[in-house]
Amino acid sequence: MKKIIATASMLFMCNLIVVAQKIEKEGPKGFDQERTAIAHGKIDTISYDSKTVGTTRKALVYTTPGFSKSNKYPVLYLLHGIGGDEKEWLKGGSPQVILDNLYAEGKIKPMIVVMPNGRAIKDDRATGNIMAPDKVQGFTTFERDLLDDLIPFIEKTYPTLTDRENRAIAGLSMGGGQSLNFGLGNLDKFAWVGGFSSAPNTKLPEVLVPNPEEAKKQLKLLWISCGDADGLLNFSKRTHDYLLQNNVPHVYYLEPGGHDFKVWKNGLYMLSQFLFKPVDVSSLNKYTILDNTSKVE
Ligand code: FER
Repeated sequence: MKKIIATASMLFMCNLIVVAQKIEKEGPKGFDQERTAIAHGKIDTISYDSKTVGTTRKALVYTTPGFSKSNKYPVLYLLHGIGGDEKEWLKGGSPQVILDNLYAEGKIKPMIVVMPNGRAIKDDRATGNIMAPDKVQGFTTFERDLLDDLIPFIEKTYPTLTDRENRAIAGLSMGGGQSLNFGLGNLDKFAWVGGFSSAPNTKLPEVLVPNPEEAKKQLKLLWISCGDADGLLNFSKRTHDYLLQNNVPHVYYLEPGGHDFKVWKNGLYMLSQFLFKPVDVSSLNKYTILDNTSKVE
């Protein structure tokens, strides 16, 4: 009997090692190339009335292949950067290609991905001086537009699962800062939060996560990634340092690269595979490509 147990536990250990070795750390060649032989999801443009802004606003909505109104889906809100709008991900990141490919390989859960315009002002186009204070302010105001206008619209228009564990928020740069601010600031609404190359709009760590114990309890996954040559790296790093000091599990994923879509596409590739699945908290520090060991001061 002892022998059987010993053999069984050996096999189990070997299995663990094999599983550990199989962790995929970045998108493989072709992860963002369209494959014709697979099923493709669909992208809709939707318009919703925003009480916050007082206008009708647009967003893009991606649904995975096989989407059916008789199912209910979790939702990822995927946000753009300071120079973009609801089409930025589509133009620069081909998220529908990345997600179709992952879906065809059985690597992501079926989900709805909403790409809003995160500049919540009347003229929300990315024209003129995109750094103008009123335009930048729109990225803060978007919290109310998202929570009070867009999410209710999506949830009454699409077959969605509407509890916090089925709602994720992630974004790039300004949208990364928004995702961290809005996600961590509304843990009753979001259990999955991701910031790619988060911008200076990211709140100070103590403001972002004033109650680390609560965050630890509520979060399914907190993802922070950045290119190592990105001038904005410090906004991710200071957040990571604080989370580390306060024992809030998270992924701190550093990869070679700057402030661009190579990094953000890879971020979407990596993050989307975690979403809406059980998470092994103990393995979260194994995903980074580069050394990200921060010293706790
Ligand atoms: C800034 C530098 C960068 C800033 C915003 C950004 C509001 C955003 C960059 C992006 O979204 O790509 O000083 O201030």
